[in-house]
Amino acid sequence: MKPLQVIDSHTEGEPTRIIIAGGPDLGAGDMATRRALFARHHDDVRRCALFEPRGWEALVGALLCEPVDPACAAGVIFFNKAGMLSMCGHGLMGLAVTLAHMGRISKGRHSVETPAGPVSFELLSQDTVRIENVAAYRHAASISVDVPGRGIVHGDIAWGGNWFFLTKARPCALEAQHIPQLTAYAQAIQDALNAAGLGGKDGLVDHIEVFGPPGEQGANARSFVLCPGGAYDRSPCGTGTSAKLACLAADGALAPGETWVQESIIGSRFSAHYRPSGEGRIIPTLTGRAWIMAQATLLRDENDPFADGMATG
Ligand code: PYC
Repeated sequence: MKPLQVIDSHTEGEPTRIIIAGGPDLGAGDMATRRALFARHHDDVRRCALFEPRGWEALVGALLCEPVDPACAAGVIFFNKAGMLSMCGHGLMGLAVTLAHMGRISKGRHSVETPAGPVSFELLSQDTVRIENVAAYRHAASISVDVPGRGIVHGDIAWGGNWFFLTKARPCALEAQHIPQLTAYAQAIQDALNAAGLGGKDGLVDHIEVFGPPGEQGANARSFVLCPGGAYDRSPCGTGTSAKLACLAADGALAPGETWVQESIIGSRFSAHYRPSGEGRIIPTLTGRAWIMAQATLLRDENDPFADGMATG
């Protein structure tokens, strides 16, 4: 493995580490094909970039790729501690400020290829990005899952670029001091969904989104999002906010163009709206802020027993 050149940013508190050079050559296929090759043959790169001791549990990674369509600003493959992600809303905002930091883009509208399909963003200022996500939709409304020790929990299953189970049931107030309880609760729901085979179309809901009232004026709701691998999203989660918009649209609870402000568990916000795209799907638009934190070269010593990172649960 070559030394990995990375740029770290955070989006409303959620970190993204983008490999800008030194990553594997995955050929010239589309991003879904390249993601499959990355997962099959280069998982050491994912572990090296994200696992301790170089990384930590909340870190989301991205591999910057040459796009198939030269009109696109980039191609990108997102991943986290547990494996590959199809899309990542906060990561796309991080990518936008990273490309600007590299001098590859300036303010304005740009397209990017992801394994979930093409997406676009508008760099509004140095730190503010508006993204247009892939089409989102509700797959199942008000399903019940029997969660051992917690009782029956009701919620929707929706696609927002990743699969989500969205519920208003909560064990406590959505406040940062309760993150350990919320993590355990969401993990119990995830385990029960997996055991019951109640997943998305591909058989696996891998994000749990718990809703409650907003903490501050001007927001519509606060959310706690558990990501695959057990870390919680410090941002309001771009694909999770998209899944929420799809459910609100399906319920007739939010009109096209109407603003929805979603808070994260730490109180950071995305402002969002949608337009219908046919067949019960919507195109979500989300605005948030991201900042560059570091630029580094990750070195890998052959004698280091933890060179490829260590699995810490
Ligand atoms: O913002 O879509 C998102 C996301 C997914 C996992 C972590 N963040």
